[in-house]
Amino acid sequence: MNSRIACPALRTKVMSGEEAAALIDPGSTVGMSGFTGSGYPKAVPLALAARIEAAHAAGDPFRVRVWTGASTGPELDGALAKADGIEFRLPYNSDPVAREKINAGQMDYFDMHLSQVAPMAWQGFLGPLDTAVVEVSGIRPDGSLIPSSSVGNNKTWLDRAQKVIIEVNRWQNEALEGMHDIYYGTALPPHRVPIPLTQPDDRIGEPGFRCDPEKIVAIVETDAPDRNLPFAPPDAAAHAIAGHLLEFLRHEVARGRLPATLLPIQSGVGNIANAVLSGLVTSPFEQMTAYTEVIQDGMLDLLDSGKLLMASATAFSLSPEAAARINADMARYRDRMILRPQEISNHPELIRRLGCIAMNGLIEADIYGAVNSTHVMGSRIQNGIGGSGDFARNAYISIFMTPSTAKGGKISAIVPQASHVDHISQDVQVLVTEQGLADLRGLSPKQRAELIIGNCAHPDYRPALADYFERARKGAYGQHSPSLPGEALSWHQRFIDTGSMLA
Ligand code: 0RQ
Repeated sequence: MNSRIACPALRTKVMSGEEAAALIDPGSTVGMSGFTGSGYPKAVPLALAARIEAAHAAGDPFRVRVWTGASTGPELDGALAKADGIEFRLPYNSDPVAREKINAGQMDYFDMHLSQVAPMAWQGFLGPLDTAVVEVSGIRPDGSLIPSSSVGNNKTWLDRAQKVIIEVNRWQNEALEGMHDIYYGTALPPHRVPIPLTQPDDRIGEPGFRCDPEKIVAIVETDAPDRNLPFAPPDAAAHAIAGHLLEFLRHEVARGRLPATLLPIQSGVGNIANAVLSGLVTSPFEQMTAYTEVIQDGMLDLLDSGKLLMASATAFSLSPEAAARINADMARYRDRMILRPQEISNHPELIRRLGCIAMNGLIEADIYGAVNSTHVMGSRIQNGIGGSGDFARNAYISIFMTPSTAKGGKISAIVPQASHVDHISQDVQVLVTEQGLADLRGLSPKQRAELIIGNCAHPDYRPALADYFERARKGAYGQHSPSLPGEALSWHQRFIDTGSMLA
């Protein structure tokens, strides 16, 4: 029963999820583990949600402030949001219940760059952290903690929290031990020094977390799987996008602007990203590496094909089938994967040094190439900026990809003006839809607009975009980035009014 807790002194702290949740105070700030549905605590948040529901039924207010690595699972964000238990949340959410609460104005949400969470916590900008609730896969005899399927901000939560609750999850593979690289060399200005990582496979830290045993107030044993959502197979649009992108990469190699091994790839999550990774399996590129945020199914295929030498990330984001595959062969995969704190996996210094090829999804892009990754119709949050900003600004080539329409063609992903901007046009170098690819590097705004309208927009929307651009070229206040402010967001208003952007 206690085999995963090898430190005798800590075994005395084992208790139930309910007992541990009783140690979390109303109004407190809780730093939870969890990143893209992996490595999040599975018992304490559920017990906390039940406690909150009971308090609300008795007429007592009870909410907490929740910090995580990124998205978690239904047992954490879903349960706490359903219980109306989250007052404030950072830094990334994809849970549908939490999304509804945020968009209904019932939950405050600070959507931030994932690389900046740990430094901001250390800088004190986010306020004190009362309790850390962190899932691990085991505890060593010396009390150090073996991380589980995500690292995220756990090091920072364990260091900063007043008290610590640990969940030891037996479902997590024991052979995860040795895969992680926890860097303890970060400091605040003016004491910062260069991070000594020059290759994606460099190990610069320790295999586990340090944690002051005095701070550990509870240990809960669990045996529950990560969220592990199935991937829908890539559709025709995803295949077309992957095809355009691979052609572009081949072209860049042929022109001598990329090595034949490419440069470390970063791939966002979702079906299109997965289709691109699958496309790389049959590509001519060999001996590739990945310096990315999450390891998803397509990355495993690429590793198995022998074309990808190794992948560095902060978490897994796998389908149930891929999780079973990796669990059955963890010892072999472990030598070719490194999980790091998200402040290192997404560090601008390292992304710039390594020259990552960043590939991320988007909600909409405008004709000048400004990208909205987060907001629907300018006001409803979808997920959050995640790591896309960390990578886009600092990448060797920053690529964004999307189907050219959404919601069955009622929404154009290419619009006259983005209704919200996460990535300014300077951070968007290549735009790809199933219609085609626009290489925007070195182009003026007007040159960009012609290419984006011509290559990326859907034919149903292309004439209206061309018409808008032509009229803006005649009547705009300025002719650097010609726009018609009174009309620029009219497509969004039309969708809100009629359910379609089509006139
Ligand atoms: O909605 O689920 O209700 O059908 O957005 O869209 O097409 O399935 O694409 O899964 O790649 O997500 C930008 C959200 C794209 C994602 C975004 C609706 C669409 C659907 C999902 P439904 P798709 P994807 C590293 C990088 C920010 C974080 C990031 C994202 C849903 O890529 O969150 O990049 N990015 N991190 O219908 C209205 C539009 C829409 C739209 C799409 N124009 N208008 N709805 N949708 N476009 C990873 C991490 O940081 C963790």
